[in-house]
Amino acid sequence: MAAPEVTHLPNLPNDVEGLRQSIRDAVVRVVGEDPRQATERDWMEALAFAIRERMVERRLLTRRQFADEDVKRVYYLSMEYLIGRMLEANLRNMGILEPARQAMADLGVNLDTILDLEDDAALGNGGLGRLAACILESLATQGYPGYGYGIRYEFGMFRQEFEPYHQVEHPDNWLRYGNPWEFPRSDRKYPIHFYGHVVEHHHPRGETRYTWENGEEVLAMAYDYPTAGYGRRNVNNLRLWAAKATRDFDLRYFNEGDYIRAVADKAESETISMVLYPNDATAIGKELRLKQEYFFVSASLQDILDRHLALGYNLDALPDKVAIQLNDTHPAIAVAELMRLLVDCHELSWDRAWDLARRTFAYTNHTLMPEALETWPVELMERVLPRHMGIIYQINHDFLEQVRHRYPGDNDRLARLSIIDEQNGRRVRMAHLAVVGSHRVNGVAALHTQLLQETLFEDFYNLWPERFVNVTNGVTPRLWMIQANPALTELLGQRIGNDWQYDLDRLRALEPYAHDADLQKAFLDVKRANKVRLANLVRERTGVELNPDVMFDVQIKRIHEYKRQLLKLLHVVDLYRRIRAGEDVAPRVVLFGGKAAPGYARAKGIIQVINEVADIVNHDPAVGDRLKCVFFPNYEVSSASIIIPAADVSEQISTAGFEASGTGNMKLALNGALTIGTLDGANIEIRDAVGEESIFIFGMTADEVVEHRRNGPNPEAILAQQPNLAAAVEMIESGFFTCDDPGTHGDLGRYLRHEDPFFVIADYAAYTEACERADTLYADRTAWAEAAILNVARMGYFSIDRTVRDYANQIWDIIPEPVAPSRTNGAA
Ligand code: CJB
Repeated sequence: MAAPEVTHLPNLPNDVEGLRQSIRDAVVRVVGEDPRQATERDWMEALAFAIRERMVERRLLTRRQFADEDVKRVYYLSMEYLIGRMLEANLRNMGILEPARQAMADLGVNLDTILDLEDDAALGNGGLGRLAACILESLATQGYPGYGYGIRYEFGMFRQEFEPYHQVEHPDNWLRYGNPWEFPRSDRKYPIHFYGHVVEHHHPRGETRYTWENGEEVLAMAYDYPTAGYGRRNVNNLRLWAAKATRDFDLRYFNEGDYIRAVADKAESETISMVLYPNDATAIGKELRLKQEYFFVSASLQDILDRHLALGYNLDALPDKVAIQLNDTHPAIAVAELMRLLVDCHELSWDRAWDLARRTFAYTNHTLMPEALETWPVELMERVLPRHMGIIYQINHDFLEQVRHRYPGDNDRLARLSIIDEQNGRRVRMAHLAVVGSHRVNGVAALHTQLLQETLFEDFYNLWPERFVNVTNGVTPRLWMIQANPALTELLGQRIGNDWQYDLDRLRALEPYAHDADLQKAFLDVKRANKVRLANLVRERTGVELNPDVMFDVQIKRIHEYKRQLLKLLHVVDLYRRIRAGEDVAPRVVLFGGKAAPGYARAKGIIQVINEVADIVNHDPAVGDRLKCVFFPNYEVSSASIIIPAADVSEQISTAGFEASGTGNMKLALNGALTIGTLDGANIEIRDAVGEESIFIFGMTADEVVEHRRNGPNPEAILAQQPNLAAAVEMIESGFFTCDDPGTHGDLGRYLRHEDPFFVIADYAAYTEACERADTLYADRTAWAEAAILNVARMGYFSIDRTVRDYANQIWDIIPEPVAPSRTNGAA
C-alpha cells in the first residue's frame, strides 16, 4: 500500500478566486510568459491548462471508482471524431463556465474573444464522425464507463476555400501551436506489425500455431483527451494513437550509413497517422488507409486486453467486462486482430477465442451506398497483413460450414454470404467480416435498419434475425442547444426550467404554451437575433448582406449527389428567373454549406455552379432582398453552431432510401427550424414525432424510388411537361451563370437531362410544392411560431442520451456508474 500522500489527489477549487489563481499561475508556469505581457493566445492556453488539471483530477477519480466497482466498459472504435472546439464545451461540462468568465474578466481578458481563437478539432468528415463525438459526450454525461479509441491525425479535415467559385483544399494544421487538451503517454506504446510472412508450427498433439515474422514495425503511442460529462463528475477518456518509428528502425537503417535516407524512411513510417482521408461514404481502397485502420485497431485491442488483464480479470471474462463497438466497417479488421491476439499471443484455442470475440464485438452500419462498402483485394491483405488473411480464411471456412448445414446445396447463397467476394477479383468484404464477428448489428434509423434487413444484409438477417437491432441516431443538446443557442436556452429555462438539459423529453412541457402569444413573440425574437448573428458572420466571410426578416432556408451537409444540393439549386434558379420575369415570389435566403471530397468531380462541380449562380443572383439589382444565395465557406462544427440556430427551414431532401439517418436534420429541428424533407432516414421518425403540421414532406418514397428506377426513368419527358424546371435547366446549361466558358455547364445539363441518377428532375414538382407550403405558413407568423415551438417541444427522442441508452441496453449491457460526490474529496 502506498503512503496516503502518494495516493492523494489534488482538490482544486472551482470558484472564481481559485480559477483566477490557477490561470495566472499557468501563464507563468506552463506558458512561460509574464502576465503583464501575455497575449490573448497565452491567456487561452493558460485557461485551458487550468481546466485540464481539474479534468484530469476527476478523470482519475472516475477511473478509481470504475476499478473499485468492477464495472463493464464499452470501447468505441472509430476512425473519426468530429469534435469541434473544446474550450467552451469543457468549461461548460465541468460546470465552471461562468466562474471562468468572471476570472478571466478579473484578469482583463474577455472570454468570448478567447473562445474564438481555438481551431476546430476536425478529425472526421461529417455525420459519422460527429455522431462519435456526441456519443462520447453522452457516455460521460450519463456516467457510463465508455472510452473512445481513434487516430491522432496530424492533419484533420481540409480547410475549404473558393477560388473564386471552385473548391480549393488547404491543409488543416490544427496541432501547429500544440494542443493543451492532450496528455501524451510516452509509456503507452504498442508495436504494430505490417508485411512479412507467417510461419506454421505443427504440434503433434495440439493445434497448429502460427508466428508472424519479419516485416516492419511501427509504434502506436497514446494521446489522451479527457471527456467531461455535463452536470456530473464523471470524466471519461478518448485515446488517440500517433505513429512513431521504433528504435529498431533507427538502428537498422542508420547503421547502414545512409543517414539522410534513414531519416526520410523514419518520417515515412510515421505517415500512418498523418492525415485524415477526406472521403465521406466512399471506400478509399489505398494501402495507407488499410494500414491506418489496422494501426489503430491493433493498438486499441492490445490496450484493451492489457487493461483487462491488469484489472485482474481472465480472458474468459472478456465479454462480461468489455464491449467493443465497431463504428462502421473501418475498424472491422478488429475481428481478425482480436483472434490473432487471443490465439497467437495468449494461446487460447481457436473455438474459445471465437466465442469470446463474437460476444464482445458489435457493429454499426452507417450506409447502404455500395461505393462505401469497404472491400480489400485478397492480394493486398495477404501482403500487408498476411496472418490476418489466414485468420479470415479460417473464420470464413467455419462460417460457410454453418451455412452449408443450414442450406444444403445452396451455392449461390454461400457465394453471396462469403466473406471473400470471388466475383470481383477476389476481395475481402469487410462488412461481412463485421457481421459474422459480432453479436449485434445495428442500423442508425428505423428505415435504414429495415432496408439493411431487406437488401444489403438480407441473407444474414435470414440466418440470424436476432442479431439485428435499430438504434436511431441522436444529437447532444449540450452542444447543439445550450452552447449553440444560448438565447433559446434562456427562453426555455424561463418557461419550463432546465430539466430538459438532462432529459430532452422534458421539452414536451413547452407544448401547452405553443399558442401563447408572448412565447411566440419571444421565440420569433430569439430566431431573429440568431439570424442577425449569422448575417454578421456571413458578411464577414463572404461580403454578402442578408436581410434577417426573410426566411433563412438552409442546406448544410457534405456535398453528395444523393443529398441533392442540385434540387435546391434548381429551385433557386427557378425563383431567380421568375423574379426577373416580374413574378411575385416569397423572399428567401438560401444558404448552402459543406465540403466535397477532393476526388469527387461531380460534387466539386456542384459547388462551383452554386457559387456561380450565387454571384449572379446576389449582384442583380432586379432581385434585391427577394433572393440571396450563399455558399458558406469551410462549413465545420463551430460554424454549424452559428448557422443552425438561425435557420427557419431545414433542407433534408435526399433521394429516399439513400440517407441512412442524418443528424443535421435533428439539430436543425431541435433549434426550431421546420423541415422540408423526403421520407428518408430519420426524417420519417422526425415526422412521426413532430406531427404532419410541423414538417413539409414531399417526393418519392424509398419503394417508389426502386419502382421508378425499374420502370426506366425519363427525365426528358418530365422536363417537357414542366416549363419552369426546363427553363431553369436551360439557364444553367446555356452558360448564363458562367463568366468564362459558356460550355462549362453543358455537361451538367446532359447529366440532368439524360442520367439524373438521384431523381432530381422526377421529384422537382413535388419539391417546389413543398417549398410553397412552407412559404405560405411562413407568411403567417403566428402559425409558423406555433409549428416551430411544437417542433422543438417534440424533439426529445432525438437526444443522443436516448441513443446511448439504447446501445447500453440492447447491445453493450452496461450500466451507468456516476462518480460519487464523496469521492471528489469534497470538491464541488
Ligand atoms: N455517414 O458520415 C458518414 N460517413 C460514412 O462513411 C457513412 C455514413 C453518415 O453517418 C451518419 C451517422 O450515422 C448518418 O446520419 C448519415 O446518414 C450517414 O450518411
